[in-house]
Amino acid sequence: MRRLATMLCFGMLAGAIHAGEEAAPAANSVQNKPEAYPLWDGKEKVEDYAKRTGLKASETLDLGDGVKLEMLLIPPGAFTMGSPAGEPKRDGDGPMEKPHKVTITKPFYLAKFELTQAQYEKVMGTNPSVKKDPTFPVVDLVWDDAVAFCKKASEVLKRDMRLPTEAQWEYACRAGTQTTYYTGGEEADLDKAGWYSKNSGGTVHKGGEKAANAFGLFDMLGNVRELVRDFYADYDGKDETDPQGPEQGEKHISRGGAFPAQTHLICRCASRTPEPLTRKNAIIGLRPMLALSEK
Ligand SMILES: [Ca+2]
Repeated sequence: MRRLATMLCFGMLAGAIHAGEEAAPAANSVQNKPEAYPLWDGKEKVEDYAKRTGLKASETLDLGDGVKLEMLLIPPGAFTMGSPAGEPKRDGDGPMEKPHKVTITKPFYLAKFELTQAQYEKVMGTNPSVKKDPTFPVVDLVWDDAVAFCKKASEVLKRDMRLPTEAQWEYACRAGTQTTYYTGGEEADLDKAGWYSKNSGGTVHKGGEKAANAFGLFDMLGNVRELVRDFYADYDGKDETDPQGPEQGEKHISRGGAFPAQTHLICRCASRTPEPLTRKNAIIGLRPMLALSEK
């Protein structure tokens, strides 16, 4: 089941974005635009990048019956993935977060908020969350459920929805910053950005109550952990282009930490939480991404 889900999730991606293929002239066009997009310089407003590349800066998807899903454009670019030596973390300066240059070559859209129970239920017909509230993030699901949501939403929307890769997630979370949190380097900066152990009151919160990052994304740090597409592996420190993670693994990964996280160490831009394939609980959810349509 997991393998099938992985294949389904990766199927449309295969061969499309591997390093070395990007220099080739575009055989296809994306809505009559060139396939090679300029990299974001870290400063330009996304609206301006969208204008000059002919892309929409945001999209509001209709899941039916008035249930909407807001997606924001994430322009492609390069960043340092991982954390620098000395950043307070759980594994010291080991390979788990070894810094390395990553280039994301294609724009994509990422959900503005963590996926809600209402959005999940509209597509899947069920709500796995033990504590029910349609306006709150969906939780209590395993990685296969998250992938199944993306697959079914793709069918409903006739679009290409997936979980973000781990690299896409961190790139989108950082939004041009290289600090511990996208709001700065101190724990007080995390308080501005997300719900964690010291400010959450021990409970999950509705999305959008803390500061968004420069891309307009809310709750990337804290509240509920967000499953990404990759299997877990240590970083080897080499530069990468559109990394996909290993083909097989014993664990997936969630990102961003959650409301009960032990202070600031987990709710960092670079922090990675290996997740056993069958783990589900009240602090693991997802944030779907939308790939550009290939025409
Ligand atoms: Ca989160």
